[in-house]
Amino acid sequence: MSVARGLGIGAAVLVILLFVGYLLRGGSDAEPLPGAPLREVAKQRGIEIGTAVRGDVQKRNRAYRQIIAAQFSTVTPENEMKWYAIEPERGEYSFGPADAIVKQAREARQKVRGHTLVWHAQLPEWVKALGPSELRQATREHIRSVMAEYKADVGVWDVVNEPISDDGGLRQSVFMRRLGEGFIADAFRTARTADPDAKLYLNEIGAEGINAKSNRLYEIVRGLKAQGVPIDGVGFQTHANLDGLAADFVANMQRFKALGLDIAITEADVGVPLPADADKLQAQARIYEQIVRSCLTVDCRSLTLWGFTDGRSWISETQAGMGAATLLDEALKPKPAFGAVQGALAK
Ligand code: 9MR
Repeated sequence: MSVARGLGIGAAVLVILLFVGYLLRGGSDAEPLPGAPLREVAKQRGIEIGTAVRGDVQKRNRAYRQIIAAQFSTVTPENEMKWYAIEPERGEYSFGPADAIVKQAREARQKVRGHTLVWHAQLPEWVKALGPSELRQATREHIRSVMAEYKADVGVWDVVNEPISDDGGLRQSVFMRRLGEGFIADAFRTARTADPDAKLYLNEIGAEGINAKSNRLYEIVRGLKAQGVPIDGVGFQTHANLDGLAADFVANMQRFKALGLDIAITEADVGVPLPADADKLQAQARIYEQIVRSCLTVDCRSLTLWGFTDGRSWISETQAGMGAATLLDEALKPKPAFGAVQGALAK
């Protein structure tokens, strides 16, 4: 073999090794975002700032991982702690994917919000097939096992998620149909026993303004408190769009707070009709700013964003014609909303 040919092969092997190394590390580093990290400015205001995290992306995408660690003080596994993911067969738990997120959080000194124990969606088929007494038993076991597993790492749980319909009735979930309204109190009581130190939340969607849904939620939560059911907080998901926030968002949260409950914003995003343009992104930034201000006004415990990049957002994936709902674009570059959230937290 000629020297030139040998050198050529050597160079090719080196390029391949470098490329494999790059892939194994999960791609390139994140470009630093401007200004103080969100977690620092939030800390100065006494609140936590969080994001939903996708474990599969976090595992393979270095820049995604770095931004989570640098910018946020809490994380919520977006799907990995849901029933279908964590107990796909009765009594057979699959903790691996959630464990991986928890481990990253520990390394980044972040708190973890557990999401979610009792919810009508993303349920395995076997749960839906159970009769009343078995369903009650399986739900209690599910709550106990999952909370026990994460006792050391998860300080806050969405114990019950989205129990109310938009019209203000109780959602006709499998839990409601088989067990009646008492499934809510039962879930909270079971959760308190499973981990007495965890903060227990009821998390609801579309209950930001004063409306039929939030009125019913208020009645339910007030009833739970009156009966001594251990509920600590209410989460307002806050999936918004360019129509803006309900004018009575703050007033609504205040009435729940007046019941002696903690308040958190748990899944904030602001969907934009596509194609997004500069005006729409400015309008979006103003709405994000209002979300932060509303949270601070009611002295919320934490503000969680439902993802931080438009490349990984349920809005783009599931709402036709909508997207661009988060603080960073698909290339992880800051949009006006990033500076708006940072600025509103810093003021
Ligand atoms: O963002 C989640 C998406 O990846 C899932 O496919 C979807 C399944 O229903 O759930 C999304 O998250 C939801 C959250 O768990 C509860 N509130 C509404 C969120 C958006 O649908």
